[in-house]
Amino acid sequence: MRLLSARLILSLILAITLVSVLSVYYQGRAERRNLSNDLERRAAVLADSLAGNVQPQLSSNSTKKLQQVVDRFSNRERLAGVAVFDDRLQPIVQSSSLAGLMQAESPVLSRAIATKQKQSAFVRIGGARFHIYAEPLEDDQHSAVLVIVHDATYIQAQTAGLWHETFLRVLVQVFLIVLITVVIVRWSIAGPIARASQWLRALRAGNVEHSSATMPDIDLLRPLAQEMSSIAQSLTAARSAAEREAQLRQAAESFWTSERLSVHVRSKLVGSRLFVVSNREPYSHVRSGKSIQCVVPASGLVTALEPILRACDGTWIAHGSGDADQETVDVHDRLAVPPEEPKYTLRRVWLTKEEEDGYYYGFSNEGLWPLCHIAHTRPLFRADDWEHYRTANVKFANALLEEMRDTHEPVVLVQDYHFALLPRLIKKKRPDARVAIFWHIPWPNSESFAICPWQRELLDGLLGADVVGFHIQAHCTNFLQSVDRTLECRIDWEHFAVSREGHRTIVKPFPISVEFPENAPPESDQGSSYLERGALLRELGVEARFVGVGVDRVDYTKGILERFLAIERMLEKRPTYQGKFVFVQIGAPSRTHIKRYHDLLADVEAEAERINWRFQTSNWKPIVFLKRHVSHREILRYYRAADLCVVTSLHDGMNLVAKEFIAARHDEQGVLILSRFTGAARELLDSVLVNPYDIESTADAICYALELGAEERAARMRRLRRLVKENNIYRWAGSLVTELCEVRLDMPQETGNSSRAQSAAQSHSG
Ligand code: ADQ
Repeated sequence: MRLLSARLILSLILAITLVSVLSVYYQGRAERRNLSNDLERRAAVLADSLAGNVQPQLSSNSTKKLQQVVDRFSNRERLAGVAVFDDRLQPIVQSSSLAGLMQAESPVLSRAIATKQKQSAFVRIGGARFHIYAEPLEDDQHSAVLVIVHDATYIQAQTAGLWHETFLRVLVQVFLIVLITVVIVRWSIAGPIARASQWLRALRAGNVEHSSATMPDIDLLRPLAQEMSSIAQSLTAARSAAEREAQLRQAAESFWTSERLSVHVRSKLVGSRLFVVSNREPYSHVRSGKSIQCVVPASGLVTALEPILRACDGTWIAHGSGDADQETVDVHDRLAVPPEEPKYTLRRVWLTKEEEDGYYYGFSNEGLWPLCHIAHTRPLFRADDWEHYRTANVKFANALLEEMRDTHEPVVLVQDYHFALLPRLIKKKRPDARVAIFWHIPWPNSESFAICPWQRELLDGLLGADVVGFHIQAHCTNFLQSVDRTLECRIDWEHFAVSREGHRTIVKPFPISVEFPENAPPESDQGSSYLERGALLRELGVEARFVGVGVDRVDYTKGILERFLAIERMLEKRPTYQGKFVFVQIGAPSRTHIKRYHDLLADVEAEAERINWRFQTSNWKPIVFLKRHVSHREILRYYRAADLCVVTSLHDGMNLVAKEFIAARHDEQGVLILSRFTGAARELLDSVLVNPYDIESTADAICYALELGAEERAARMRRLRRLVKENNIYRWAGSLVTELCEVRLDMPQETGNSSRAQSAAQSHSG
C-alpha cells in the first residue's frame, strides 16, 4: 500500500512538473519575442524622430550641435546611448555612455552603410545584451549612420523572473497535490482497506459476526467488498457447520432407535402434540375391482416420516388422492393408520381436479421442482397454477388449524415444496405453534431462484416458520442468499437465522436418512446374497454373474438415461462383461400426467430396449427394466443380491436409495456408485463418486466397482454402514424436533433491517 502511494505521488509530481515546465517554456519564448519586438519598434520610432534633428546638424557640419542633440536623447529609459558614424564607420558623435562600448566594425553598421537600409540586431557586448538599431543618413555631401543602442538585459531578467515564479508555483502545487492525494488515499482507500483487513482478521479469529451491519463500508472498492462478503459468508458458514458437526459428533455417543426417538420426542413435546403436513399420504386407498386396496406409495418422504409418526402418536395431514380415500375416512375425514396396527391419525384433505392439476402437477412439479433441481428442464410458471397453489395451501392450513384447535403450543412439521406458504398462514393464526418446514429437494443458487415470478411470496411464506430445514449446508446457504437478495431482513450468518418483522427463522441442515435395522434380518428373510441373486435372476429369466441395481421414481432428475448409456459404454469398452453383467432398473412411473414425465417413461423404456437389442443373447440381456412400484421388502431382495447399486441423479436433495442400499448390506458387500450431485454424496465418501453427465467415466466407475477387491469393498461398506447407522432417520427426526422445541416463542422482537437487503429488495422490486 505504501509502495502504491509512493508511486502514485511520484507520478503526480513528474506529471505536474513536466506540464508546468513545458507551459512556462512556451510562455517564456512568447514573452521574450514580445519584449524584443517592442524594443525594436521603440528603437525605430526613436531613430525616426532623431533622424529629423540629426540630419540638419550633419548637413551643416555642426559637430557640437550634433553632440548636443545626441546627449539630449541619450537619457531615455533603457537607452544605452546614441551615436552617429560616418561612412568609414568612424564615430562623428556619440553619447558618453557608449564610449568604449560601441565597436565601429559592428556588422550591423557595416550592413546599414552597405545596403543603405535600416538594420537592427541584438548583440552581446561584454557579457551584456544590447539592441542596436542603425539608420543610414544621406545628403549631398555626407553619408552617415545614426545608431540607437538599447540595453536589452531587462528582457532576460524578465524571462528569468518568469521561470523563478513558475518554479515556486510548481513547488506549491506539488506540495498541495501530494498533500491532497495522501489525504484521499488514506481516507478513501488505505483507511477502508485497513478496516476491511482488521474486520477479516477479527472474523477469522471468530471475534465478530458476519453481517452487513458489522462489515466495514468500503464503498469505493465495491466489487472487492462483494467478494469479501461472500468469502466471509462462506467462512462463517463453514465454521458454524464444523462447530455443529463437532457438536453432533459429541452427541452421537449413542445409537438412535425408534424407542429413543419416541421417548425423546415425548419429553420435548411436554404434553403438546405433533402434526405433520405433507402432500402425499402415507396410506392411500384405491379401488381394485370390487375391493379396496391400501397402498403405500413410493416416496422418500414417506420412507422418512413413517417411523416418526409411528414413534409418537400424532396427526398426519395429507391430500386424499386415492380413488377410494373418501370411503375409508370418518365424518371428520380422519382414519387411524397403519391399518393393520393403528398408531397415529391420518387426516385427509380433498382437492378438486383443477386444484390438484394447478397446485400439484402445475406449480409444484412443473414450476418449483425443475426450478430447484439444476437438471436442465425449464420450469413453467402459470398464473392459474399459482392461484391453485395458494388455494391449496390455504385449504391445508385450515385443516391443520382445525386439527390443532385443542392443542396448546402444537409442534408442526410441514413437509416439502408443496407448502411454502403454509408456515406463514399457520403462524398468523396460531403464534403459539412451533412450525418447521423441511424442504426435501435442493435450493438452487439465488440467481436461478430469482426467475420465479412469485419468489417474494414463497420466501415470505417460508419465513413464517421458526425452522427451515434442508438436507445440506449448501442448500441453506443458497436459501439465505435468495432471502438476502429478495427481502428486507437481517441475516445472521453465524447462526443461520433470518430476522424479519420481529420474527426469527433458523435455517439449518438436517441430512435425512433411513431406518437402520440394528440386527441382521432373520435368516428366513435374509438368504445369502448369492442364493438371493440366483432366485431373483431366475424370476427375471436371465443368467448373469454380476448384478447391478437402480431404484428410482422415473424422473428426469434421477439420470436414468445417463445410467443406461454408461452401462452400454461399459459393455462396449469391456466386452468381457457381455453375457455376464445384468442391470436391474426398478422404476416407479411418477407424475405421468405431466408430458415431460410421460415422455421420459417412454424414452427410458425405448433406451433399455435399444441397448438390449444391441447386446442380448437367448438367455441374457444387459438391462432388465421393471416399470412398476415394488414393495420395500422386494426392493430389499434386490439391494442384497446386487454387486453394485447405481445412483446417477443429475441433482438430488439427498437420495434415500443410496442409504437404503447401505443399510440393507449386512454382509458388508456391494459397492455404491453415487452421483456427486446428490446430497448423500457429501456424507457417503466411501462410495464411488461419479459425474453422471460424464458417460465415459461412469462406465469406468462401473468396471472399477465390479473389480474392486473383496477387502476394499468390505472396508468401504463397513465405513458407510457405520455412518448411516449413526445418522439414521431417527436422528434426523430427533434433531429436527429438538431444534423446533428449543425455539423460544417469546423471543424479543428484532426490528433492525439490513440496509444491503433493503437496497436489494428495492432493486428487485424495481
Ligand atoms: P425422491 O425424489 O422420491 O425423494 P429418493 O430419496 O431417492 O427420492 O427416495 C425414493 C424412495 O422411493 C426410496 O425410499 C425408494 O426405495 C422408493 N422407491 C423408488 N422407486 C421405487 C419403486 N419402483 N418401487 C417402490 N419404491 C420405490 C425426495 C427428494 C430426495 C430426498 C427424499 C427424502 O427428491 O432427494 O432424499 O425426498 O427427503
